[in-house]
Amino acid sequence: VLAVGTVTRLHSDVAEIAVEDPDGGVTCTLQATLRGRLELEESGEKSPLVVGDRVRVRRHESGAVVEERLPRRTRLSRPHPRMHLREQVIAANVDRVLVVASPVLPPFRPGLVDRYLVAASVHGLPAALAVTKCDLVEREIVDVLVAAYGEVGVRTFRTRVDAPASIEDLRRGWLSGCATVLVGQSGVGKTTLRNALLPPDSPAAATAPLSPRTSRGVHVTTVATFEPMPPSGFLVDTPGSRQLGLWGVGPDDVQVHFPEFAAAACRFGRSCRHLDEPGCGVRELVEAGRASAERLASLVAIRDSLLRGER
Ligand SMILES: Nc1nc2c(ncn2[C@@H]2O[C@H](COP(=O)(O)OP(=O)(O)OP(=O)(O)O)[C@@H](O)[C@H]2O)c(=O)[nH]1
Ligand SMILES: [Mg+2]
Ligand SMILES: [Zn+2]
Repeated sequence: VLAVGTVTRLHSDVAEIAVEDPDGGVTCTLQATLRGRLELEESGEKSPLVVGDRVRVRRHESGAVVEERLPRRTRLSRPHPRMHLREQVIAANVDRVLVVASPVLPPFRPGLVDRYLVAASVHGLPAALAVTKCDLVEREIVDVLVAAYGEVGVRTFRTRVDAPASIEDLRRGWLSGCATVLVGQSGVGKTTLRNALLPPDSPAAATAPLSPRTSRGVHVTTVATFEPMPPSGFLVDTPGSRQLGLWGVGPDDVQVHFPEFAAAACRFGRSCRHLDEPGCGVRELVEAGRASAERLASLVAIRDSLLRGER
C-alpha cells in the first residue's frame, strides 16, 4: 500500500513519517527505512532526506519503506560543514524563516543574524526576527538591536517565555498558517519557543541552560523536527549553529540580498569592496545616515568570506 507523508524526524537509518489520511484527516506516524538509501550518491547531499520532505511510503506487515521523495517546493540550505562543495539542506518545503536571537546569554550577533537573513533571501523565503529573553534586558537595549531590521522591512518580534501574550503575537504575526523553520545559535531559546507554541498537552522537547563555563549554548537539540502547530501551521526546530555558511550565492551577488543596498551603484560595480573605493554608492548610503553601518559591516564580511572561498 502506498501512502504519502512528510518526514518529521530522521535517525541514522529510519525516517519518522507523518502519513496523510487521504481525506485530509488526522495523520499517523510510522517509522520507515529508506529504499537503497534513495540513491544517496546521485543526490550529492549528505542525506537524501531532510525534515519537511514529502515522500511516498510503501507499507508491509513488517514495516514501511520510503520509495520516493517528491519534488521539494522550497528548501533552506547551507554548505556541508566538512564537505564544502556539498549542499546540506536544513529543511524542505518550508514557507518562512524565523531567525531567533537573544539580546544577552548568548550575546546578540548581528553578523550571524544577517547571514541567516541572506540565506533566507537566497532561497526566496521571507524571514522575520524573534528577539527572545526580553525579560533579561531593558526595552531600550532591544530597541537599539532591532532598529536596523525594522528599517529594511524585516519584521521583529520580542518574546519572553514568562509572557504568553508575546508568544501569541509571534504566532499570529508570523507563524499561523505557514511552515516556519526556526534558526539561530545554540541557547537563544528556539526549543523554548517551540514548546510554548505547541499545545500544552504535547510532550516538551529538551531545553538546557547555557554552559556556566563558556556562557554558550550546549547544543541540546541535535536533530531537526517538523511538527504541526495547531490550529494551523508547522514548526521546524533545528540544532543551533555557531556559524552559517551560505549556499547558492557568490561574493558579487550578496549585495542584492541586503534590501537597503540592493539598488546602490558603485563606480567599480560589483567588484567594489565598499571599503575605501571612490564613488562607493553603498558607503554613501551609510554616510548619509540612510543605512546602518553594522549592516554594511555584515555585507563586507560576508562578501570577504565568500571571496576567500569560506562561504
Ligand atoms: N530568561 C529567559 N530565559 C529563556 C527564555 N527563553 C529561553 N530561555 C532559556 O534559555 C536556555 C536555552 O533555551 P533552549 O530553548 O534550549 O535554546 P535553543 O535555541 O533551543 O538551543 P539549542 O537547541 O542548543 O540550539 C534555557 O535555559 C531556557 O530556559 C526567555 O524568554 N527568558
Ligand atoms: Mg533547541
Ligand atoms: Zn561600493
